[in-house]
Amino acid sequence: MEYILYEQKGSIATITINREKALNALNSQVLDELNATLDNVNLDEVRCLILTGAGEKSFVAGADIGEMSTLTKAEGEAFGKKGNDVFRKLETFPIPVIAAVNGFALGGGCEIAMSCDIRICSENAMFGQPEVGLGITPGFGGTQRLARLVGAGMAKQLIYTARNIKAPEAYRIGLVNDVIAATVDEAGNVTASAKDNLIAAAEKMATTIAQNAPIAVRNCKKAINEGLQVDMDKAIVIEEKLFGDCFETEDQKAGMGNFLEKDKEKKLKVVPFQNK
Ligand code: DAK
Repeated sequence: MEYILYEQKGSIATITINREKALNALNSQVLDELNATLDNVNLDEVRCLILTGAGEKSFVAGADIGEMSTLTKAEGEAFGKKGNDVFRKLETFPIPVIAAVNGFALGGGCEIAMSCDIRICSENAMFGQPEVGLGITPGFGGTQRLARLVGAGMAKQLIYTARNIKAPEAYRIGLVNDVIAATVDEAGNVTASAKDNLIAAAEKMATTIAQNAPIAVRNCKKAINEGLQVDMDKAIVIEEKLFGDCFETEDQKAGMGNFLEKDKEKKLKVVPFQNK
């Protein structure tokens, strides 16, 4: 792969969009490679994914404006479908995906981060949907996911004004769950960059997730995602089904058994995995 790096460490894996010269902008090839990478994640082993961008400056600076500038209507639609299919694959991926946003997350960059389950960012991150300034609407789900995450009023303000916001504001409006700073010593020297600390924080969170019962975690993701699409009566039925689905699994037997045996060490053990 030219533009995607994939690294698995035990039960967590990191996908890095690696097109640093173009600030990791998404062209067709990046989207194709990302799609293929997701198809090849070993779901028997990996329990949580991290998505980040190469370098310190940018997560993803949007869809590739150069490539888009000459598209016909039909090509634009095909490009939009390619992006939407990959983003939806991430959103419905069986295991949780954490976006570690290391800098610019603009346009398609903000949209791909919003397709992940959880977003944490470095202190230099910047978010925005600048599309209306380019004569287009946010086309990779931005009008839909931003409104669901931060509310319609705030999403409309950000989208209509095309204003970029910095990490603290993204945190304040609930677009990211945490902002990670660089480590600076008493003399003011940076001893760990914000990106390094961001990846460490993402890995720590991923490891915590990976230590929990995998079928239960997967079913929680499904219940939240699918429940948000329907009214509460239907949502509760989705939850009931996925709750029931956990029973008779090794996860449930070991998880509850560990508690009942009051064996603290056992309780912390990773429960067996049954692929579903
Ligand atoms: N596309 C292509 N190249 C990009 C790029 C992008 N989005 N962003 C940056 N680059 C490239 C620059 O062209 C430059 O390349 P060289 O000139 O060195 O060859 C290199 O990355 C470094 O960028 P800068 O020199 O501009 O770096 P600065 O630090 O000065 O500025 C910046 C950083 C992020 C503020 C600036 O690069 C910038 O404003 N970039 C564009 C950000 C943006 O507007 N992004 C949104 C793109 S629109 C659709 C679905 C989805 C979409 C569209 C259609 N359909 C359903 C059909 C999505 C649209 C978008 O994402």
